[in-house]
Order: sequence, then structure tokens, then C-alpha cells
Amino acid sequence: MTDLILHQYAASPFSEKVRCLLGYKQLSYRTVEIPIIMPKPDLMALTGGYRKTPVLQIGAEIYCDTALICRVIDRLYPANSVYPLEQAAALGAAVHWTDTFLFKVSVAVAFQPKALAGSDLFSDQAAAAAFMADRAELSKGSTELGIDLKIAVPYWTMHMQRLDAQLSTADFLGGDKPNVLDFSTYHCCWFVYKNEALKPELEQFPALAQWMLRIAGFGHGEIVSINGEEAVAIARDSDIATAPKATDFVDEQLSVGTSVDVMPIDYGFQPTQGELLLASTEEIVIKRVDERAGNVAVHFPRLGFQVNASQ
Ligand SMILES: N[C@@H](CCC(=O)N[C@@H](CS)C(=O)NCC(=O)O)C(=O)O
Repeated sequence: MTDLILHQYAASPFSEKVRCLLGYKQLSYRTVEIPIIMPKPDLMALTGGYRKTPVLQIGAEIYCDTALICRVIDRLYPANSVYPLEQAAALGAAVHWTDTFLFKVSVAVAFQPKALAGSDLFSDQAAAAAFMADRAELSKGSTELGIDLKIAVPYWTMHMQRLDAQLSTADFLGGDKPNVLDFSTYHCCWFVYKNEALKPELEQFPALAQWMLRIAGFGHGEIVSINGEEAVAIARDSDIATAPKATDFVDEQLSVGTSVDVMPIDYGFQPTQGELLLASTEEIVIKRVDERAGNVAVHFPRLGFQVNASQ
């Protein structure tokens, strides 16, 4: 059993990205099933504000956003790395596009009226209304999560055609082995084609369908489920492992020890406040003290986040 604890929920596409990577790496880990909508009190005790799904915990180290979570898993378990150095920049760009733009397109496609008709969540009117209100709050002040279905559908079809063409030449987007782009792309496809009303549309993309079976075949690894309170207690009983470091890049005006707010730049504008431990070109880490979780170090990827001195 590794020390990894994944805070996630079953229907979450970004959680599926990480679960599949953990399956590929054949790891055993713990999971906490977090609520699909706010409030998420145990998660907040750990992140201090960041509310998106999933979050990875290792003791008192809390990792936000799958862009960082997948790198951390790969760094700790480097066998069959999904970050081949010879493609580092190209993959970084492609994965960012996939996890932002393609994900937005997939949300529109997956939430189209014919897909919602058969959904358990949307057949319960009160649950559907609570979900819609929560997601409106999540995207407040942002246009990054919404795109009209009419605009989204041709984009989706175009990319599915390209994927099908590429995957007719190789088993994975990474060639004969998967790389991180396989996992990013998979969670968007999974989100759309796991819906019974949309599944038949996959038939027009046979190589893509075979690739989806290949990724699904990795499984999710070996999972032991714990509850949020247990996870918070693990954080409280652990020490922060990240040492403060004035690295080669610290944002102007900011230095180690500065009180900062860290927040996504796309949606989910709920800041996490803490004391800067590290701000490298790749990662931002802040220390915060929580009354339940004690001292925790909260990590964010640089890409997709902003750091501002607390007012
Ligand atoms: N850039 C983030 C995106 C995460 C994201 O948008 N996750 C969705 C669920 S798949 C979410 O947070 N939805 C709102 C929620 O779960 O409260 C990442 O890569 O982790």
C-alpha cells in the first residue's frame, strides 16, 4: 500500500484520468469519496479553499489539479514514465489544450439534452437543481466552462476523427506505450461515451473505441476506501515534508514566507491562503495551518494558477 490518498468521486472525469494512471502503474492506494457539490468540509480542511476534484494527499502534503497530481505520481513511481523527456514541451502543450479546451467541449457534449434524459442525477429534479446551482457558483466570474452545444459538436467530432486516424496507426497516442496525453484524452472520451445515449456514436470511430478498451483494461489499481475524517487525521498526524526554498524563480514582490492567495485562472475562483514555501517555474507550495488538519503544505501546478500577495 502506498501513502497516496485520492480525494475523488466516481463520476468525475479528472478523477478517472488519475485512477487510470494509478491502474497503469499498478499501484495500491486509498480513496476518499468526496461530495459532488459543495459543501466539502473534510476536503476544505486539507486544501483551505481549492474545491475542484480530484485532490491527492500524501500525509500533510496536499496536491491540487491533475496537471500536478499526475507528475507527482510519475515522479514517485517512475517505471513506465508517462512523461518522455524527448516530448516534454509538445506533451505539456497538448495536455493543457486537452484538459482545458477539449474538456470544455466534452462538458457541452456530455450534458446535451438527449444525454441528460437517461441520467440518474438529472432525473431527480431537486438533485439536478442543486447540481446546476453548484456548478454556476463554480464558474462564477468565468467563461471558461461554457460553450454552446452547436459550436462544441463539430469541434468534438473533428478531434474524435483525428484521434481515430492516429490510433489506427499505433496502440496509444504515445506510440507503443501510453504517455500522459493518453490519460488526458481518455477522461474526456470516457465522460462522453460512458453515457448510454452517446455510446452508439463511438461506433464510427473503431480505432478510438479499441484504444478506450485498452486504457480501461489498465484498471484503477488496488483501492482501499477511507472516509474524509480519517484522511484529515492522517494529515494532522503527519509533518510537512516540503522545505521552504527560494528557488531560481520567485514571482516579483513575493518571497518565501509571504502570505499569498493561490487561485485557478480558469474557473473555481476560490483562493487558498497560506505562507509561500516555494514558487518554482513548475510548482507553487504554500503552508497553511488548519484547526482540524494541523500544518499542511498545499501544492499547485504553476500552469493554470495565479499567486497574489494576500490583502
Ligand atoms: N484543472 C483541474 C480541473 C478539475 C475539474 O474541473 N474537476 C471537476 C470534476 S471532474 C470539478 O472540479 N468539478 C466541480 C467539483 O467537483 O466540485 C484538474 O486538472 O484537476
